[in-house]
Amino acid sequence: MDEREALIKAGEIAKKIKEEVKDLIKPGARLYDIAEFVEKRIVELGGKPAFPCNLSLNEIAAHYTPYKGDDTVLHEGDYLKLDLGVHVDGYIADTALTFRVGMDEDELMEAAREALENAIATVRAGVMVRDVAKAIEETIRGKGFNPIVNLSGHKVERYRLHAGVSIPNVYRQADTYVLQEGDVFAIEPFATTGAGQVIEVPPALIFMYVRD
Ligand SMILES: [Co+2]
Repeated sequence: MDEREALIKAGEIAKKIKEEVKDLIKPGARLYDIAEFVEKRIVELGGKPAFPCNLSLNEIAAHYTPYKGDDTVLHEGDYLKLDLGVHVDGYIADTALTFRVGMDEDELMEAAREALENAIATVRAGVMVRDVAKAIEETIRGKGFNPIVNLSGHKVERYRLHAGVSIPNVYRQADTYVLQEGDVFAIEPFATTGAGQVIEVPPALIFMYVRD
């Protein structure tokens, strides 16, 4: 399997799980069970988890993963951000989506989804990352929300989830990296009704696997 085939396989596994997991997102569901389902399915479908399944609720933008004994359950109206990573031979698909428990997509979710679509539409070799970021910012602000300025998409390399170059959610003059043919990026728009800045708070639950 070459790099391209491995990436496509990882992406197809992620896509399938994003479809399957919808049935689990309902009031009373435990975050822990959802994470277990996602990670078990990654393995069953021939991949490996690239990072622990992230399940972040409401004002938690990202990077929460349920721990053993975590009894957090979903309630109607919760915003759930599900972020999953699949790797096949080290080639990583990093993808996320937002649910609103028991409810349909609202304007906030639509802003994030359209920002992603508009960002992807700009992507081709020769484009600067700031122009991808601009598409994200304009879409989110155009719908009356704020982009989160201190979370960003990122370049992905084999066995390296965060490979240095960022795609922020706002236009910055200095982001002049030019996309190259063969580059792999995760684009991660975040739209919020808040100020647009996250802070880091304990507990830290995401770890890096370094060696056996
Ligand atoms: Co990511």
